Amino acid sequence: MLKKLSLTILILSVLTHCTRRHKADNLHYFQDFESIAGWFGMPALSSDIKGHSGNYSMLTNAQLDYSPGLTRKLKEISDKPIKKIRASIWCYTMEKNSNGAFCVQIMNANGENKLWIARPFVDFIKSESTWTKTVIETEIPKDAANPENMVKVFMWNKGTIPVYGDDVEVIFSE
Ligand SMILES: [Ca+2]
Repeated sequence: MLKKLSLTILILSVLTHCTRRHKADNLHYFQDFESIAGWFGMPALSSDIKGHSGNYSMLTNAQLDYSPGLTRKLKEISDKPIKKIRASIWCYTMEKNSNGAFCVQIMNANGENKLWIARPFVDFIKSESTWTKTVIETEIPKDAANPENMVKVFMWNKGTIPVYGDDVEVIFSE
């Protein structure tokens, strides 16, 4: 009897946990590039090297200077004010001296920057041909938190050395 009861409690708690996670989806974004490979408008995906996960990652180089990225209005993320962003990415390059950055940006409706954080590749990619993770974690200043403002998370390659990115995760906090 006790066994049956604990099993019921376990199943119930798993179900409750799943429901809660599902509800929080607008605050949590993850992209591993496996299921969007081959789709129209995604030319920057590559399987030249093994991804950090699976076969695909996004490629930036002299021609593909901006990677695919997350683009959302703050009001699409939550009805409540967004107070924090935590964005992480895994990057890979064959040559360490790559010129570019992992970027978090918030722009207003006039295209003016209200928040701009760029983490240079050279600051965190310390070894060649190894996947390396970096995290940008920041509070959103009040004057950047207008619900109509657009948040963007992407890679910007300003040089000629190819840099790959995979498993991008962005978590917003209210
Ligand atoms: Ca992948």
